[in-house]
Amino acid sequence: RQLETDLRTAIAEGQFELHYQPLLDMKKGAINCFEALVRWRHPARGLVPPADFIGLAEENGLIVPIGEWVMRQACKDAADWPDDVSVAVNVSPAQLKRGDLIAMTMNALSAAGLAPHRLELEITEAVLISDESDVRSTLDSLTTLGVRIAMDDFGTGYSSLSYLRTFPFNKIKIDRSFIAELVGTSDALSIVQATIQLSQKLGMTITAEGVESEEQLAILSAEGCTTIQGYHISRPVPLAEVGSLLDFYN
Ligand code: G
Ligand code: G
Ligand code: MN
Ligand code: NA
Repeated sequence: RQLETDLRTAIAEGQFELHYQPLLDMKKGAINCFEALVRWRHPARGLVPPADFIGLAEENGLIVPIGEWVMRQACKDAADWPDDVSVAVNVSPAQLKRGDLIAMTMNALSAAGLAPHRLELEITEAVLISDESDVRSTLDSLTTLGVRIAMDDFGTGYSSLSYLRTFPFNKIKIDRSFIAELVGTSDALSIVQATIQLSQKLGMTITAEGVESEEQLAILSAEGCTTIQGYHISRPVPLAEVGSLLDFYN
């Protein structure tokens, strides 16, 4: 209860901030995207991670105003970055099921002056199960706008390969649990290899999440994974540190 009250105050008083984690293009050795990850600057508790409030916000619907703030802020921030650097925003099921995601996205893009192809929306598989046709037409409209769509946390939840055919994904993000087991376990390697090949055959790009070591990076590179994300490159950083990451890599 208290948390919910605090969350309402946080929305009214603008207590959220975005941190950004880079995605590295392995061929170019350059950052091609930053994923926006929300944090709550709570007056008493300090910086609260999303795991502690996104679930509640999804249940009580507050994810809608929070998600709108995230989208607007992420587009505004990205408009100051080089043209070949995109921004990725996580979209929760509750947002996707509302009719106004398209209008909200268009407003955020135009308010920021950001080209649609520089925005990528990350969708988890769980949302695809229900309301299939509504979700599909929303994603189709966003694709028509030029916005890019990524399947987040691929391989967890209720993976169905048919989703890759039914929905207009531009990218697959392999869940970090597979990357964590990559060194030394042949099963995880087989799944990663198959997912990379699948993405190539379907004409989608691929990102490996949760890359934490040089060893994992070497395997992914050898298997033809094009983009990596994880602590080995950088943890999520405040906006003020995006510039120095770009100076270093790009
Ligand atoms: O940043 P961190 O690693 O703690 O993120 C934990 C989880 O919170 C991840 O699953 C991430 O997708 C989710 N998350 C972070 N920011 C947002 C956001 O702006 N919107 C939604 N819906 N989820 C987010
Ligand atoms: O569900 P999603 O992929 O959006 O989650 C992003 C979350 O993953 C963020 O909370 C981020 O902090 C976390 N994360 C990013 N890179 C790594 C990593 O290399 N290792 C681990 N353990 N977590 C990571
Ligand atoms: Mn994500
Ligand atoms: Na993910």
